[in-house]
Amino acid sequence: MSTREPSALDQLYQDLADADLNPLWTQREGLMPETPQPDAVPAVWRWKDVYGLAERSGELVPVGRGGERRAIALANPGLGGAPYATATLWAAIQYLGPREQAPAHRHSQTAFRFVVEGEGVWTNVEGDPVAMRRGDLLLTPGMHFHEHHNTTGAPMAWLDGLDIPLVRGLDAGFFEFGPDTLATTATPAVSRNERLWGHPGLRPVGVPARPASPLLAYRWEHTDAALAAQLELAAQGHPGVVGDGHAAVRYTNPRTGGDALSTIRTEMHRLAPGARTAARRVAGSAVWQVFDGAGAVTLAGLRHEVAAGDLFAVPSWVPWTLETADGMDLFRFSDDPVFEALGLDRSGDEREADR
Ligand code: GTQ
Ligand code: FE2
Repeated sequence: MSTREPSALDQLYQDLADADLNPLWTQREGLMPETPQPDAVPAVWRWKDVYGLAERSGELVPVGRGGERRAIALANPGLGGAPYATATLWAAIQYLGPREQAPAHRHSQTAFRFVVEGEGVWTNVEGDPVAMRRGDLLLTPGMHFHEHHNTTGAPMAWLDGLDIPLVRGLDAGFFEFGPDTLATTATPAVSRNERLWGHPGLRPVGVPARPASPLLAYRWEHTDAALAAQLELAAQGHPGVVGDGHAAVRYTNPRTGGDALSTIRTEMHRLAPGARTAARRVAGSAVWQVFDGAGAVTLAGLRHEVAAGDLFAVPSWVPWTLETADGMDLFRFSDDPVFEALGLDRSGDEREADR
């Protein structure tokens, strides 16, 4: 009886593995692809499905210390069940029932809230109560204490965006509980940060600010007016829109003019009736939520009808096109600031989109 002697090459691979070594030449294509090859796939979530499940969670699952938040994450079908919308972005629907409170904590992960419908929840950031209303963007920069409370008799749900997967990948996560009782249930008309930093083009002299944006609330009336002005002026022949019938604004840190958050770009886009964007793709990933109106998004050649509340994930280097018959507003968030800070940003236009 003879067993085959392992060849010298087989033996080499075995010895490499035993020595915790791994050669590049067997897996160069996977490690260093010609273009990004995300595990995440283009994916769409319907608001009515997500909201319905959030509502059921509200009936069955209490919110409190430990679990911290009744937040349900979009789990990209390409990511093996992980609660990540893309490789770097967390997107969740958070739901607070009548009079419910979510306790104080802080973490190194950066967060925002975007309100697609409803009102009545106050997010308290570092002791500053901030009202959340339809169309508003509310920031929770890293290591800022925050808690949420619903002051009304009606439930409220909103979109949370965080850089949880990025921070996990970098092993940069830090988390601390805050006090068990709410810092305040005060409900002032305007938050302190808005009173100091919310005046266009004016920054307070002598108010110390941390590196993160000192403005924590971006109100829909301003966003709406800015987008309307862009489209009106473009129609009169003035420059300034992203594309034909496509206006967009980026939320910025009023102290620096840069992105409102260090790791997440936040933008609102408006398509005029009949508009269609040119196919485009970027290195880096994004999540979009339709805020108002309806239309369609084409992701890597597949067209999906979308309407208010619906969400979709655009993984790195996936070409996307938006179109609408009657007009559509969309909120977008992405990891663009990370790519730009690291010199990894790249984009392709329509001609390249099919390559
Ligand atoms: O509201 O503090 O969706 O800490 C995930 C983690 C929300 C929050 C999420 C969080 C929060
Ligand atoms: Fe949090």
